[in-house]
Amino acid sequence: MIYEDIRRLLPHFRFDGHFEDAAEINAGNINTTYHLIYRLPDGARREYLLQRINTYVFRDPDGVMRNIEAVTEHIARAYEAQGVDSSRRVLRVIPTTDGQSFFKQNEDSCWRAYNYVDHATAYNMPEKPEHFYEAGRAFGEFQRLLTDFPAAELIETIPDFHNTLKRFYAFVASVAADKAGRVRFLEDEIEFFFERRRAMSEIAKALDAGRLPVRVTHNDTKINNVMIDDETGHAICVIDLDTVMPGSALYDYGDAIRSGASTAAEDDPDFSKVSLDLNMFELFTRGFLSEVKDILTPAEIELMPRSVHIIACELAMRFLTDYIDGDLYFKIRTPDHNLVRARNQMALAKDIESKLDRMQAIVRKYAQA
Ligand code: GN1
Ligand code: MG
Repeated sequence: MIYEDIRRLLPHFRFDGHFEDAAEINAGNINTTYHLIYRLPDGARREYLLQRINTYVFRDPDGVMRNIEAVTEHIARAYEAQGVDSSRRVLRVIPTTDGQSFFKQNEDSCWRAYNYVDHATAYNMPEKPEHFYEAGRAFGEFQRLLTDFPAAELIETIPDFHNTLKRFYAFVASVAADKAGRVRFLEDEIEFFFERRRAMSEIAKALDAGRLPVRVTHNDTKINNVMIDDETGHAICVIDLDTVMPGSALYDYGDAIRSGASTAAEDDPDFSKVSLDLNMFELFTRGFLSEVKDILTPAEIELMPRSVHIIACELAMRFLTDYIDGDLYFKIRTPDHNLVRARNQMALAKDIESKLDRMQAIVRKYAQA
């Protein structure tokens, strides 16, 4: 979207000061995000995020924004109750001039704005190992602060988001439909998921049977969804709240590790570089459990290592499904981007299979500590 189009949107939001500059932030595979700079009359800078909600992915933007407002208010109150200034610790929605949580430009273009967390960075890969410990602590804290939030008040912004059994059936349907004519080249990849069908559905089945508790979870815990303070190196704010909804603590844990403890980026085409770094695994686990070990049930703790495998398989399968469908869901930067991502995550899942015992030992160490 060009600069002038962005400028036309700005008068619809309650921003302070006058507009100076806008730049696109090239992160995220779903929404499109701009960083806005405003100037107050006294010369001070005010920064905001303006984001186009992807309504192909999020079909109910009203529901998404209601969830986000409720959850962010809850977190802000929790910090204030602890005497912590919440201004850089939680995203806050900037209302539109007519008091709505987002601006509907037309049927398929919805925009919302947030405060910008300044002097902090969302890393695509941890730059220092401590960042990953910090991410673990932050996502653990996020979950802990929401343990007393009434889950029934939240809508499912993407129904069955991490339900890997339903994801498998959707994958099978895509294979059968073969809309983009790509299936004949993908025999090995397709076989991979049939071979792992049972292992992959373990969390979904345990939730269904009531063996795992339903909690308010983030559901998209990539390392670039946590802001690290540039000065202190501490994680200060969890972002990207579109998928906050009832789920399992294991989704957050598994997704964070499969994305941040891999030795290669999620879309690195050199699959020989992909493996699970056990030191990084340990750092995140230590941070996460320092916040939630007294909250999690024994069944959740037991499944932690396997959740990493399950979510790696899930992502591999979602990327492959999208490739088979003709790239409708994830933004792609090369024609085979989704296939590369799928194969990359398959390589990661395979490596995890050989490390589950060592992962279990590490989890036990910090669950008891
Ligand atoms: C999407 O947009 P981003 O990068 O925060 C996706 C996640 C995937 C991730 C993979 C709503 O998140 O589930 O793990 O890409 N979000 C949605 O890179 O599908
Ligand atoms: Mg994101």
